[in-house]
Amino acid sequence: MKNRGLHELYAENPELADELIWGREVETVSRRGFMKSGGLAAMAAVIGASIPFARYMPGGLIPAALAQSNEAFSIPGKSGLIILNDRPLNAETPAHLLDDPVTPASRVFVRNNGVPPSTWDIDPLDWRITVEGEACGQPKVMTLGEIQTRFKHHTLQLQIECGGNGRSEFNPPAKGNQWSTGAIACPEWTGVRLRDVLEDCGMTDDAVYVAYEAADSHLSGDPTKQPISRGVPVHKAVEDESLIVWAMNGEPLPELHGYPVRMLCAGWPASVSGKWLTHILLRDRVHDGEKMTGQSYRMPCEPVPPGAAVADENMCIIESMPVRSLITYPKSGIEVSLGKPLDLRGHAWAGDSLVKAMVTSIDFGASWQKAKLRKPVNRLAWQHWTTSVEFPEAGYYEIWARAEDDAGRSQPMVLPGWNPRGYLNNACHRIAVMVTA
Ligand SMILES: Nc1nc2c(c(=O)[nH]1)N[C@H]1C(S)=C(S)[C@@H](COP(=O)(O)O)O[C@H]1N2
Ligand SMILES: [Mo]
Repeated sequence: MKNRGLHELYAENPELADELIWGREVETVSRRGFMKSGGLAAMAAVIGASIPFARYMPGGLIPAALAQSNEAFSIPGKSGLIILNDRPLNAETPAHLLDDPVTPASRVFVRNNGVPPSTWDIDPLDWRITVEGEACGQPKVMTLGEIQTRFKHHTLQLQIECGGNGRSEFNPPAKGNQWSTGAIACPEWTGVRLRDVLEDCGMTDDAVYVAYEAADSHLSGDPTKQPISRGVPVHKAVEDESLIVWAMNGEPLPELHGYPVRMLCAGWPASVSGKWLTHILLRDRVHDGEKMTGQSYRMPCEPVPPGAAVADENMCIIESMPVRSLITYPKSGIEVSLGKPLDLRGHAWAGDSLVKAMVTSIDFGASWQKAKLRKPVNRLAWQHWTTSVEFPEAGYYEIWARAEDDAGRSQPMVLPGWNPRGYLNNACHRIAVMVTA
C-alpha cells in the first residue's frame, strides 16, 4: 500500500481501499454504503478528531482531509499549479488558488495536446489566420493586425473548463490526465466576435460547423499530423460571446494559452477553444478533425454501466458543460474554533446555462443550507457565492457545495454517470474542516 497513491487505490476498489486504510468491514453491495462503526475509530485517529456526522459519511470516498496529496510544481508564469503531465504540459489549479473573482493568468490551468509553437520572436500583428472551407464564400488570409483594426473589440469574462475536469474520481479509472477539480478558469478576454469575421468571409447557408486549426505540433513530431482540431456548430460560433481573442486580463495572451491569438467559445469543453489559431474552417458538415471523432470529447448517447465498452457510433459529441461549483475559501484542511461561524465562498457555473441556486452541507449531504448567489458579470462568466456555517460540536467535518442550474439540474453528491473517457464529472466539491473546542 505504501507505494500506491490513495487516489489509485480508491479508484481501483473503493471498498477494499476503505478496508485497507481504515480496517473496517464495508458493505460491498453499494459504493455509497454507509460506514460501519468498526473503521470509524481508525479513520478518526488518522484524521485526528472525532467525526460528528459519521453516520452520514458514504463509504468508498476518500475523506477530503486526505484527498489533496499531490505536490506543487513550478511552471514559468504560474504559481502553485499542480503538474499532471509534463509532455504534453498539463497542470491544474488547487481550488483555494481560484479564489479571485477574475482568474489571474498565473492561476489559469494549462492543457496542451501537443508541442506549442515557438512564438517568442514573432510579430503578433503579422500573425496570419486563413479563413476557408466548403461553406466559406470568400476565403481570406487576414493578419491579426487587420482583424484588430477592422472589427469591433469586446472584453468579456468567460469561463473555460476542460471536458476531463474531475476525471480522477471515476471508477473504473479512465485514461488521460487525472484532473481533480482544477481544470477551470474564468479570466477576462479581449478580442473580436467570431461572427463578425465569419460574416466578412461570406459564410454560406450550408455552413454546419466552425472549426480551428493551430500552430502547435503533434507529439510524434510527424508534421502531417495535428494534435487537435475541433470546433462548434454554427449556432454556437455566432453567439455574441464567441470570440477570437488576443488578450487575457488586459495583457497579451500568455504563450501557454495560445499567444498571439486563440478562439474562445465559453461554456463548452475548452477543447473547442483553439490556441495558436492559424485557420478557421467553415465546414458544410460536422467537423472531422483530430479529437472530433471516435471517443474523444464524446459521451455515451445513452447512460452505460461502469466499465462498459461503447461503440463509436453510440458516442455523442459533448456540447454545453454541466453545472458545477467550487469552494475557493477556506482551503481544505483548515482548523477553526468551535462557536465561531465560518465564512465560505466560491464560484458556480453551468456551461451555457445560468446557475439558479447554491447550497452547502456540513453533514455529508444529509441537510443543506442556501448560499447567497450573485448574477454573472456577463453571460458565460462564473457566478460568485458566499455563505456562513456553524458547527454544533468539535470534530472533523466536510463542507460540500452543490449548485443547481436554471433547468433544475443539480450536481451529483458523489459521482455522475461513468463514461469510457472520464468526462463531465461535476460531483460536489468537498473540503475538510477541523473544529476544535
Ligand atoms: N491548438 C491547441 N488548442 C487547444 C489545445 C491544444 O492542445 N492545442 N487544448 C485544448 C484543450 S483540451 C483545452 S482544455 C484548452 C485549455 O486551454 P488553456 O491551456 O488555455 O487553459 O485548450 C484547448 N485548445
Ligand atoms: Mo481539455
